[in-house]
Amino acid sequence: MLTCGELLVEMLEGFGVDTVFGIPGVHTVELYRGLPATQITHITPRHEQGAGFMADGYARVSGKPGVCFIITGPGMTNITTAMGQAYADSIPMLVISSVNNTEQLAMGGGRLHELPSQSNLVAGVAAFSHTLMRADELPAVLSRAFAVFNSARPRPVHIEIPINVITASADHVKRKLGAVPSRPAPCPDAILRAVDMLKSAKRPLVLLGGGTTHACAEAERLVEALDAPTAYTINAKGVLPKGHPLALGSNQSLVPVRELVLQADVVLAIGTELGETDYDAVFDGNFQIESQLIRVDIDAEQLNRNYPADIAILSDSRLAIKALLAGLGEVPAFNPQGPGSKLAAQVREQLDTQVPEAWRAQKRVLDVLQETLPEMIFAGDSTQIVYSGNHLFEANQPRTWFNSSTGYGTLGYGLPAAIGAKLAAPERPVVALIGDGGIQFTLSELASAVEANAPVIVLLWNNSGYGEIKRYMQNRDIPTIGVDIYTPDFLTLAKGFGCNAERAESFEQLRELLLSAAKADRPTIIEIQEHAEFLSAV
Ligand SMILES: Cc1ncc(C[n+]2csc(CCOP(=O)(O)OP(=O)(O)O)c2C)c(N)n1
Ligand SMILES: [Mg+2]
Repeated sequence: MLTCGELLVEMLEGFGVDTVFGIPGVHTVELYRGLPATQITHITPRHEQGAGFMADGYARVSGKPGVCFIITGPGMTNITTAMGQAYADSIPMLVISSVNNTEQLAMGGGRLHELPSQSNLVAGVAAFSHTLMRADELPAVLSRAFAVFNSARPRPVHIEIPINVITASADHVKRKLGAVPSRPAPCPDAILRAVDMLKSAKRPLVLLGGGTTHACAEAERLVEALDAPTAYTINAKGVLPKGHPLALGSNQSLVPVRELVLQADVVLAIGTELGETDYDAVFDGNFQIESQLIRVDIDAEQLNRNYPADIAILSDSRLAIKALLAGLGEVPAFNPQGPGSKLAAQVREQLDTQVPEAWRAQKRVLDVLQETLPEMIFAGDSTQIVYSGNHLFEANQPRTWFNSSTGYGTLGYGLPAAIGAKLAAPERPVVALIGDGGIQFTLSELASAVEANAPVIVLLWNNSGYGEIKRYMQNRDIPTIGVDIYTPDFLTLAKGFGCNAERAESFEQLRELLLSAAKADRPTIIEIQEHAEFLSAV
């Protein structure tokens, strides 16, 4: 007999799944029975939040959904934070869990791992949560899940399978899948109106979001055709080539970019939710768009959130950009010394004069990382060196700079996300940028990294506390309670986990440590102390 659990893993492999992240329990063991018959690698984290963050990092780098096997109840409550981060950042993730037997659902019998309604618990951080009542629902439900990942705004999907359904026979199930839906193409009339508006613009400006990472070449051609200064979100870093003359970086929360946006006569926002962590990280409500606004998004609801559009184009960003380019027709060749580039250069100069001293030293560290290992992928947590990098760092490629300071903004993401990223791209160096506070949320995942042969580099930014929150309290004259935390000896701990570990005391030493970390067969922790002497000399 083929069980539902066995059919599930067979079908997942058919959808191209090669890795699952999970911690088995008595309710999910039947998901494991079929695994040896597939090529799927199982990675075991040390906490379900780690599973979710690994799946997220894996998805961001591979472009495929990260898949998790999670137990009923505590496993699901543990992974909910990671689903929240993926939901906020539009990351595809498939969470498969067990749930109590069908005849026990919603009975409140106090069974092992029972929640009043697990599906309701996660519904708020998932595109949908489905309770699989029969094995023959599998083809349709998986088709729906992959339709979300491939053809709509990607977000986590949850499928829970009652224990008696996981073990039920699936011999009779027809493996007929739904076709992958085409991605939405723009309405020609909306494109015509947008092209008219853009053609008459004297001072256009473009905002690119994470929804454009699959449309880099097209986005570059479009901003050049428009000669438009272009700002991008943190998740869109690398969509334009590093050093592009029209680039404004990810500085929408800073005055010079905000002023340029106010002077624009048409703003074109593509694949961006225009959300707070990219446009108002200073929380003062002063990012304003007063010009005409054209928005392109794959999510119809998003087109009417935050800033109302004058023209709202529901479309895949790449298809819309191609249609806009076709509509614009022949345009003069891009002049890197033209008016758009001059405006962008002026803004970049103004931004440069405002860079705080501390950021310069942190930027220097990031530059050393990028120069030493140009193929590096940066998976960040919510820590000072990530915030400064969000403003100052320029990625060499898309999908190589991401962190949990955006959207949901949770701590503990950086290390497991880096492990997931490394598993998706084993040939590339991957660094976790993480603080001493954040790493203590998920430090145990060092063991998973050793076990999974994922030799990530961890750049541990140590200031013995919740540094950024302490600064925030000081600025508001609030007693700094709860932020000077006891920090363990991370180097000894890391060695105990089987990792290499060293403190960097100079840029030269950092460079050497990076080069050997990139060749190592195990994770390397490089600690940098915020107040190290070599940083104060920058
Ligand atoms: C789950 C969670 N709890 C609390 C916070 C609030 N928070 C944001 S940054 C931060 C400080 C983190 O400290 P650390 O990782 O050492 O970074 P640092 O600011 O010191 O560079 C805290 C507590 C959060 N973002 N997420
Ligand atoms: Mg800290």
